[in-house]
Amino acid sequence: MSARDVDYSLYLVTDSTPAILGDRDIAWVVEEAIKGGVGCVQLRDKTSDTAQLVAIGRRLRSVTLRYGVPLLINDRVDVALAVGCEGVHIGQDDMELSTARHLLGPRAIIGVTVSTVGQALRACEGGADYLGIGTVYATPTKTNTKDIIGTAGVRNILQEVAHAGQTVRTVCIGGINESNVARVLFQSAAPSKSLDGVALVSAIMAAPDPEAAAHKLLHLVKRPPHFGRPTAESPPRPVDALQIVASAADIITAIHKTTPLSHNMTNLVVQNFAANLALAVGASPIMSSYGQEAADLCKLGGSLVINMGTVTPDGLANYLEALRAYNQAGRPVVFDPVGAGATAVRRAAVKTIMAGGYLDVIKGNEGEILTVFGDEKLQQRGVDSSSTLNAEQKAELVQKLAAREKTIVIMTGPTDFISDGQRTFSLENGHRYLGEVTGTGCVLSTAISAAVAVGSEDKLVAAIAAMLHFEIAAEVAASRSDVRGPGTFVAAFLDELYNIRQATVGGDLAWLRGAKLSRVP
Ligand code: 3NM
Repeated sequence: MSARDVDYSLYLVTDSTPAILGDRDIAWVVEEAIKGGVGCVQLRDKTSDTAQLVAIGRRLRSVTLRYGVPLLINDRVDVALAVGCEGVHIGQDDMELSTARHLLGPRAIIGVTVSTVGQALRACEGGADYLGIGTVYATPTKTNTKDIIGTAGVRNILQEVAHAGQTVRTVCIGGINESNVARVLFQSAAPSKSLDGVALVSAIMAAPDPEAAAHKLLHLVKRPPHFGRPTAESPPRPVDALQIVASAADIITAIHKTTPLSHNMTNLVVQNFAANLALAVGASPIMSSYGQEAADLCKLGGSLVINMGTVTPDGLANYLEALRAYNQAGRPVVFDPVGAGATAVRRAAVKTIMAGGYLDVIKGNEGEILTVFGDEKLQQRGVDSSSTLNAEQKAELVQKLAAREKTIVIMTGPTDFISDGQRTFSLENGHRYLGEVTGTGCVLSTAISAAVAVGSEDKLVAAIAAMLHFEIAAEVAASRSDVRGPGTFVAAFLDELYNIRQATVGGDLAWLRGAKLSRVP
């Protein structure tokens, strides 16, 4: 088999340790996995001696030959030669690529582990047939991994490899399983280069039914996830601020007509306010922080808000469970990383949540968005917002983060910035009273969740509709003669959210004339 013909979609790396293989026969597991769709097998065994390794390799070779699937040996060129298999996979600390090539010849398949752009380009220049890019996520299968690079790291490597004109095949490795494989492939794809597949150990080797596990995984690899489905059949996406403002009425009306569920896992401070806000915009609120309930709630056509304002270890586990359920059901998730930069615990929680699932919208103030972007130096004071960036820098940050995560990013402030990575807008509506009342940022996420639940074909437009509704209602409320300060403002704000909805549904769109939305070039 030529190196170019290998199907890397589902690449199995073996593990013979009792924790993963149990007391099963490795050759049986590998055969079942191939029946389920594995297209490439690597024998990785760090404990057996050479004679044992050659014996295991020969047994696996007799299986892989029958199915026309290549067998590679981890690290050991001598074992590959003794077994007579297709090639090797080498790490950065193993034998040099040039020496391995010299010993195995031009037709052998040689893959190289890389975790940086420099390593990837060197491996390409040295003639690697494929790159194993990782470690994507920390994994108990291999605890001595050096760099956890996430999907952003994989994407960066793919981008630079493509820029260098290299056509090397690529897989990623580390912590990939059924719950994240589709998202990892989607988020790590660079504009001109995507992964050819994923390499996995425990998701198949430790599965009770390796054939069924491989079959399911292959299906997930081949089928685009709900958030990445081609949009050929959808109408062209508006790029003009006026067009987007005009669509706001449709979103507000759709919320009114369908009363989507807004499932809030939110902090103790804003629960009541968020529930009232959901009602005012026409959604149906449920304030459930118990992750197991998400399995039922995600099937009701609504969306989820994860607001980590009062994060606890239990809370984090519950967010992750709910996030997985909503991702699996293909329903939107809005992430509000409240106080993300305030403590080490919150910075770690942001990373865990980002690695735990796909977030359709990430909304925060400047410090929170900087933390999500990965600004480790930032020390936020409490959950309040403070500003260090100018407008141009803010727009660039939201655009970059949205492009990196392939999602919608919103940075709130006196001027809000919102982007889907391609289209970036600024919004200058709102009123200073929104900053004088606790939880207004958090409840904006609730409003956005209702909008993306009904407007999932273009979540940028849906989110902007929610923001216009929210911020213009604040302006109208603040201008009322009965509003004398932040306290009376809250009640008037809920009234005006409700009134704007009723007016919109009745065809009165005069309020939208006050929209101050602009496209950022
Ligand atoms: N190599 P699992 S991570 C064998 O980063 C291996 O190079 C890695 O195991 C690397 O699929 C890894 O069970 C283990 O998470 C992957």
